[in-house]
This record gives sequence, structure tokens and C-alpha cells, in this order.
Amino acid sequence: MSLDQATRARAETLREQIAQHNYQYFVLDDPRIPDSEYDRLFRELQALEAAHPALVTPDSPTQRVGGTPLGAFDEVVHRVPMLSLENALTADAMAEFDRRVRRRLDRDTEMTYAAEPKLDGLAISLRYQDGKLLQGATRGDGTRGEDVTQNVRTIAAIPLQLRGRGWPRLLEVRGEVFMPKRGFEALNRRQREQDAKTFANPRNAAAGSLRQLDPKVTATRPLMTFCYGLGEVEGHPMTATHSDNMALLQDWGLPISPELQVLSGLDGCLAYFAAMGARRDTLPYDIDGVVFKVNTIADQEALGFVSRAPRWAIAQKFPAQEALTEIKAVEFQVGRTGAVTPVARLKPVLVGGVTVSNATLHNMDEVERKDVRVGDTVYVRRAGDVIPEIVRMLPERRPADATPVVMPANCPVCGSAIERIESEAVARCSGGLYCAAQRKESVKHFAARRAMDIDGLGEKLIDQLIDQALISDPADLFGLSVDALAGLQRMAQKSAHNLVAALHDARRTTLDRFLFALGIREVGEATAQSLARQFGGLDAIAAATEEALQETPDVGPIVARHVHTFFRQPHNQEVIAKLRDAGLEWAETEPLAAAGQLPLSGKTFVLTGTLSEPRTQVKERLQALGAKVTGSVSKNTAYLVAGEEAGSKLSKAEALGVAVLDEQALRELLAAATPPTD
Ligand code: 9MJ
Repeated sequence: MSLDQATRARAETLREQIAQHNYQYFVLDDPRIPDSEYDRLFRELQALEAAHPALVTPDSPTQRVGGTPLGAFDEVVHRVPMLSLENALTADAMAEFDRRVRRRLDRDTEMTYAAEPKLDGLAISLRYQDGKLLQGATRGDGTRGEDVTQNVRTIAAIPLQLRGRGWPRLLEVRGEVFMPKRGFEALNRRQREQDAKTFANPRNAAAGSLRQLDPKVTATRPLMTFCYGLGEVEGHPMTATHSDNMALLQDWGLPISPELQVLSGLDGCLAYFAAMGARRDTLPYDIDGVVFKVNTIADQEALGFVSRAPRWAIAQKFPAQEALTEIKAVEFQVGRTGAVTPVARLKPVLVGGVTVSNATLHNMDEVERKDVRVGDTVYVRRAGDVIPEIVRMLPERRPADATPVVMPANCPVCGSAIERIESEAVARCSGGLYCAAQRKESVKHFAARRAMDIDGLGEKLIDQLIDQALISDPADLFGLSVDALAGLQRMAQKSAHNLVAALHDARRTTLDRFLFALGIREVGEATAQSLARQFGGLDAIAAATEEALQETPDVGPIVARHVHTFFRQPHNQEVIAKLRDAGLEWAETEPLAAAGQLPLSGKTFVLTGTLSEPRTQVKERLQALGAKVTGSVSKNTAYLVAGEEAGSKLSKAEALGVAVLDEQALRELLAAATPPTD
């Protein structure tokens, strides 16, 4: 074999391997090699093609991003129209669909349906001629769409060349281009960092990305595709059922929904719909319902279609997660740290099956941005467990007497002045623990499961205890008697006993839980653990300067200031003393910081080259173990961590005799230095 033939063969092998790994990854969702290995194959092929341009083929994986930005998209006429789907909003409407199908087919047995989640993206047509991707087009109005071939080619999940054999000479597949949730979040994060426009939802992001005139931009967008149907097919028959056709497409390397199932009758459809609804939030992409299709192609043909929609398919939609309602009033709620939040009281409305009568307006900046007033008609949205929120108002429905939302000058609970720091969006009640709302919230936080975990001390009970002045701070809880508790609403003698016992047991705790329970601003569980580990004891934390606090991993200047300030407030000192008098106790340990005992204390690291994870992440991990991370190599540097393509810092380290770690060596060093978690 001449060198040329060997090179040609190598390029061919690389292309096949890359195509195979793409198939494993995107179609079978079963990657066989790590990304780094895939990148290596890809780079080898790129290098070969760069050295021998004659080796480049149009369907080479290196040729996905090609061409120059377009001025506009060409028009594409769909010879087989791209249909839309009829919607069913209820189980009754589904039953009606099933009845209609069977009546038309004169069938009294159960129908077989193919089901898959309804993706919320953009419909696309992909034309393959002799197995090669020839054209990608948007749906447009169903008859005329836009030629987005250059962009479609950049979507890694879409094969440029079909696998195997036996494909029709002309094969047009239909599918949905969408953006998975994680990719969407990463894209918006990137857009924000670059001060570019963010997208309201994954659907808009997918549409915006596919309709870019410059394919280089599309190539940076995390788009995915599932194929769900056929358009024009010539030269070879497909199979007798939708599900077998989809299996064929998958064999040919086209991605289809991993959720595709064949079901029996209406009951099968309704069960699938319920199961998909329950799994909806855990899927890696947004769906807005389920699509059911009559599975037998001959039946589909017999049913035909009406105007734009097939009679053999239906989309059962999940109930809307957004609904229209009216703002009856806006009230202001005071949180544990005094933050004053505007909350809209709504005319109750069903949102995704749950009655919503309150929604948060977050802060006054949001109120102004959304321009909402009392009396406005607004969209409310509910998602998962989060508090419902107002999405936007409908200006055309604003009544003449709508009243603006005004932040009160004084706390609605304690009357203290409300302050707003210029640089913060949040306004706060200045009453501190004088404010009953703040006291209630701080006791609730103290008693919560992740803090002191006091069984049987619920929110309603805490409200009563504060309102009736039986307690005024968390320490008073430990002085409550069974008699005092038994006098409260919904409190029997037995539960009063149990609560007193639970309070007694809660006195034995750990330093990190106790610190978290104190409710210091910006001190969450992780920070509390860090502080506990760093200082070992409460008195050391209370006495620490802001600088000393900042030595703690995870603690920056803002957190350090909050901690420092907290321990200097006389009423906080009093409450802590009372808690100790009440018998609260925890084990204290040797301070790590004072003894310079963090495993990497006193060691300076420099990071250079390309690492497989973000540099800030590596840096934080090192700092958490006490290391210092600086930007330039000197004789004081303990280690240089060198990723790929490390440059001048590596030469300098070598010249100075500084130890150099590759990523593997760093991983080993980190593993050895990381204290076991308890
Ligand atoms: C979506 N959007 O997921 C169809 N679709 O079938 C699925 N859309 C469809 N099928 C015929 N899975 C017309 C549209």
C-alpha cells in the first residue's frame, strides 16, 4: 500500500469510528468512550484532512460547520405537507378521539397506538438522498418552510450519512429540534456573561438557534433532535407500522424518542399519559404533552386527514402551568432577615391542577419591571415546588382604577422603618428581633429539620407562641412547660408532653447545626460546617476578626462581615448565653486554622493550560484544603498544575525546579489531602 492509500484508509477508519461513537452517544444514549478519546479521534482526522485537503468529503464529521453566513434563507416547498396535530385537553377528549378513530375504521376491538412525549421545539424536515443528508428545512406554514441545511448539519445528533443499508433512494424524515434543559441553562449563563440576550425558554432558544443565518453560531448551541415521522419516501417501501418505521430509522442512525411505546386502547393511552406527567420534571428536556398515533400505516391511510391535521394522531396536552387571574391586593411579608417581599393576593385560579391564591412579586424592582398594579389581570405560573409567581400583566385589561404598588415606609408588622440599601434589590425592616415577624421566622428556622430538628414544633404553633408572648426568642423554647403548651390551640396534653421531651432531646447537638440554626445571614449549612471545622468552637468563631473568618474555605468578605456583625450584637450574645444556660451542648474540636492544620496550608499552587474542569472549580477545591492559588510561578510555588497545551509557566516551573502535576497527579494529591467526610 502506498502512503497515500494508507492515509486515505486511516481517514476512512476515523470517519467510521466517529460516526459509530456519535450513534452510540446520541441514538443509543450509550457512549462507549470518554469525551477526551472522541476528541482525540476528531483531532486526528482534522489534522489528516488539513495535511491532505483532497481527503475531505462533504459528509466528513469535520465538515459540519461549513459555508458562509447567509443573507436570508431560501424557501423550501414541502411536497408532502408538514401536518400539525389536533389537541386533546382532557381524558374525555382522548376518549372521543379513540371513539372517532374506531367508528371511521368500523372497528370494535381496541386500537394499537404508538405514544411518545410531545417535544416543545421546532418541527424539521430532513431529506436524505442515497443515504446522504441533502436538505434540512423548517416547517414554516406546513407547505413552505425555510432551507436551514447549513444549520441542521451542525447538530451532532443528525447523521450526515445514514448507517447500514437498505434505505430508500429518497428518504424524508420529520422530527423536532429542541434544546435540552441543561444546555438551555448553560446557554443562558453564557449569554448573560457576555451581556448578550437571554432566552425565555428552551423552545425560543431552539428556534432562535436554528434560524441563525451564520451556521457557526448554530454550531455553538446545544441542539438535539428526535425523529417522529416520515415525509416523502421513494425507491423502497417502509414497514407496515409506525413503530417499526421508527425502529428502522434508529437502525439507520437517526435519533428517535427513547420513550416510544406501543399501547393498547384508550386505557393504555391514559396510563401512559399519567406516567409521563409524573416523570415530566425529571426528563432532560421540556415536553408539553404526549402524542398518540394509530400504529398501523394502512389504518393511518384509511383515516387520512382534515385540513392541516391527520385524523390518526392526537396530542394530549398537560394542563397549562400558567393561568390568567386578577391581583386583588398586594401585601408585604417580612422574612427572618427582615427582607420585605411584595406578595400578590389573587383571585383564586387553577394552575396545573392546583389552586393558587398568592404569588410572589420578589421585590420592588420586579414590580416596576413587570409594571403590575392592584386590579391588573396577570399570568401566574407554577413550576414544581417553587412559590407561584406573576409572569406578566395584560395592559389591555388594566381597569381605570388600578392602583400602583407602593413599598410602605414602615414594617407592616412592627412599625419600624423599612430601609433599602442602594445596591440591593431587597428592602428590609430595621426592627431586628423587635419585629414579631422576624422573631417568628427566626424561631421557625431554628426549629427546622435541617437546623435543631425539633419534632412537633410547627409554624402555626410558633406563631401562637410569639403572638401570646410565651416566647420571644429561640432560647425561651427550652423554658416552656407542659402546662403552658397545653393551653394552646390544637395542643393536647400528650402533644405538649412530646414537645417538651423533643426540646429536651434537641439540646444535644453539633456545632455546625447550632451555627446554622442561629440564622446568621448568608450562613447556610455548608458555610456552617466550614466554620465549625475551621474554628472548632463557638467562642473562637464569635471572637474571630473579619480577616480570620475569611481564612475559612467558602467564606468571602460579605459572609465574614455578617458573621462578625452577628456576634457583636448584644441581643444575639444574650440569646446565645441563654441557650447555653438552657443546657445546649455540642462537642468542640481543635481549630484547624489556628494550628495551620489544613492539609495544604502554606502551599502555593499555580494552574496553567487547559484542564478538563473549570479552573475556578479546581482553585476552590485547593483553597478549601488550605492552599493558596496564585497566577505566576516563583520559587515559592509548591506545585504547578499543568493541563494540556501548557506554555511559558511550564517552562518557568521546570527552570526553577518547581514540582509539576498533570491532572491525574493532581487528582491523587487532592484525594490524599481531602479529610474523610463524616
Ligand atoms: C412532537 N412535537 O413531539 C409529532 N411530535 O406527528 C411528535 N410531533 C407529529 N409527533 C405528526 N412526537 C405531526 C406532528
